[in-house]
Parts: sequence; structure tokens; C-alpha cells
Amino acid sequence: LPPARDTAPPEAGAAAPRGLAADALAGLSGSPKRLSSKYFYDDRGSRLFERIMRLPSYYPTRVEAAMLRRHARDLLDALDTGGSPIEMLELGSGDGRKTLALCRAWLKAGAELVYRPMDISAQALDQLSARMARQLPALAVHPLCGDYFQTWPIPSARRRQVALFLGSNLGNFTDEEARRFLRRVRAHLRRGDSLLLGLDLRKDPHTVLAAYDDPEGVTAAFNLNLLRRLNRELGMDFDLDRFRHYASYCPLQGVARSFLVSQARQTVRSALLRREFHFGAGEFIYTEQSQKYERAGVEAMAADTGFELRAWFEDPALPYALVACRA
Ligand code: AVJ
Repeated sequence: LPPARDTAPPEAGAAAPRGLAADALAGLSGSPKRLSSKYFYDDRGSRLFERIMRLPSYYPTRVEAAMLRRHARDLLDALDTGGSPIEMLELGSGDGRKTLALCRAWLKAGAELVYRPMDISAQALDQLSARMARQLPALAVHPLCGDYFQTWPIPSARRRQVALFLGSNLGNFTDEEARRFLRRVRAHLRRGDSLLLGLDLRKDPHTVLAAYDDPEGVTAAFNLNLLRRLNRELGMDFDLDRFRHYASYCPLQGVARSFLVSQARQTVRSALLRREFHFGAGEFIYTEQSQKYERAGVEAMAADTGFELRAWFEDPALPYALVACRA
């Protein structure tokens, strides 16, 4: 299988990665049917996600970018590095667009900084390197391509590590997966190192729902692209016209969820898996969850995974948080 191209969370913090074939076989055989959102990001999916980030209704990207600019200095202060040089590790940097402003502000504040963007997309990292060389040539950039925890560099004795996990990418994990992921991050940090999280917060359910159900239909295309990918990579024969994107938001749990709903009774085959899968009319595949957080929950999660919450910046207009945690 070709490697996934990604601007978002590459790994489900869960057990050993099983790959698309095994995950699809298990996910489409069970009830309810499910496919992991980590498979959204092939080339086409990554391009669709770029378009999502520019949609008027998809607020998280814009809000977070503005907050990173506004709170760059405060975040640096919250790290409390005592002037030590910083090694910034960004988990899932993508093309690094939003991190540029943060790096620029930190350099301007006199921080000594090495930036290590990590991503599973070599293409995104190439774009990032070119962008940084053009717009911030003073910054030392050392990209790392692959799985975060396999490529995590040996920490330098004189540098403070600062791990960044932005874009509310944590929200794609279940609570249990998120905790496992944070514990793994913590295991790669030393005491006094930091983790910066960007997390979408609970807000008017209409606003959240609109972010996952745009009238332009880009999110629908993004979701349906998963079936296109299975057709290509597993020799399946999904008819994309016979499935429909359905988005929901539950204000009780603070979770947005996406589904693909079968519009008829139908059977789909996979040449590669040598299997067929039956769908009833109205039967769905559960494809994604995006958790919306609240402060108390984040504090508990940080404490449970070996972090101490040091600073919390919140956009009051469209609730979103930048959170500085200390290992
Ligand atoms: C990149 C995982 C944060 O869940 O909001 C956007 C992905 N899915 N629209 C999110 C996504 C549908 C996004 N994350």
C-alpha cells in the first residue's frame, strides 16, 4: 500500500498499526460498521482537508492561527525555559503554515530555537522546508518523516523539548486513545519539558455542526473519499453515489461524529480481501469523531498522563484553547 499523505493525526494511539486492509476487513465486518479517520489523508484527502481549512464554516483553523499569533509571547513565557535553547517538535506539522508565526515571534523574543517538524507526508515536509527557508531563513529546521515515536530524536542535554500537537488533532482519538497517546508523548519528554496543545472547545452546537456539514459539500467529499480509497487500494466497488455523508454533534458528550449512510440495500465486494459486505438501506459506516473539550476534562487528562497544566489561553468569541502543559 502506498504511504498515507497526511496533514493530520497519523496514528491512532492504539495498539500496533494493522494497516488499511486489516482495519477495513474488521471494520466492515462488525456492527456497527466503522473505518478509522486516519485513512482520510491520502493525496486527494489531504487536498480536500486543505479546502476544509479554508471553508467559512470550518472555524478551528482560523481561530487557532489567530491565537498562535496573539499568544506567541505568552506561550513562550509559560514554557518557563529559563532561557535554555528550545527544541520544538511538532507532531503532524503538515506544511507548517500556522507554526511559522509562532517560530517568528519566539525568535524575535530572543529564544534559541531548533524546529523539528514531524509528519508522515514527505511532500508536506518538503513544502514546509521551502516555506521556512523563504520566510524565516534564520530558523534551523530539521524535518523528520515517519511515525512520531519511531523518529523522535534523542533529546539534547542542553535543550528543552517542546512538543506541539495542534489543530485539535487530539480530538480524533477516543478518550482512552488520547490518554495513551499523551502518555507516549510524556515518555519521550524529560521533567521540565513541555507540551503545547491546540484544542477545540464546546460551544453552540449549531456552530460545531456547521463545521462538519458545510453547504459547499467539501466535508462530504472528504468523507466519501474514504470509499474511493478503498476502491483503489483494496479493489472494492463502492458506488459513491449510493452513500451519503451524515454529520452529527452531541452537546452532552461534546462529540461531533461523521458517518457514511448507505442509500439502499447493497453489496460491496473487495477483490483484494476476497470478501463481500452487505449494507441495509440506512446502514452506516462510522468514520470520524472530533471531541470538543472543556477545561476540567483537559486538566484531568493532563494530570492522568503525567503533565501539569501551566497555562490556558482561550478565545472567548469562538471557544478554542491553546494549552501549555509541563512534563
Ligand atoms: C484535523 C482531525 C482536527 O476533526 O476537525 C475536518 C478533521 N474532519 N472536517 C477535525 C476534519 C472533518 C479535523 N482534524
